[in-house]
Amino acid sequence: MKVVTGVVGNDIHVVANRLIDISLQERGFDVFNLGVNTYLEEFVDAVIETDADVLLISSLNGEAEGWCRDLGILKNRFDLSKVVFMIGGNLSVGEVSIDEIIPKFKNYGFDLVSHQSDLNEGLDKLEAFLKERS
Ligand code: B12
Repeated sequence: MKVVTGVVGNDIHVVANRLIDISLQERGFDVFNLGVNTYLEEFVDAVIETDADVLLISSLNGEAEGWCRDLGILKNRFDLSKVVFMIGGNLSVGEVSIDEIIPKFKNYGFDLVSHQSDLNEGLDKLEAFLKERS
């Protein structure tokens, strides 16, 4: 399975991105890592070009909301119905309840939302979701 990943917007936190790349490869995914400072449109272009099964976005600096709220518009513009959309990291500035964050990002069009949680736990959830879908 192919996964496009990277860090959204003007976010330069690179460490998690490297760990995500390695962890995905270890789980058998083909990884297309766009790295830090990647705009939503660039992610979608890469998903289309690579015919990816999953778009896994990381955000650490708390600005994901501003960079990701147009996902629904892009999903409507292109046929991305078979793609699984996941986001994780630090999805807010400061302490915001997870009960507020998860529905917000699901409304933007993400299937899986992982806020301040363990990477492997998140990737287990992704694999379970893909298995259920197939
Ligand atoms: C190192 C660091 C920096 C370095 C980054 C160097 C680099 N090139 O990577 C520098 C000093 C440059 C930096 C800059 C800034 N930083 Co900084 N930084 C950190 C710090 C100390 C560690 C981040 C890190 O590498 N952790 C190690 C990795 C492995 O852990 P992680 O990032 O948490 O990722 C894990 C999980 O989140 C998860 N995960 C991540 N993504 C995803 C995605 C999915 C799908 C899943 C399932 C899981 C997942 O998996 C990872 C492994 O377990 C954190 C504080 C902290 N202790 O976490 C602040 C922190 C992330 N930074 C912060 C901020 C605000 C900034 C700045 C905006 C500060 C400023 N005013 O300039 C700038 C950002 C500028 C920008 N354009 O992005 C805040 C973010 C606040 C928020 N979200 O509420 C933090 C939390 C500090 C704080 N407590 O305020 N930073």
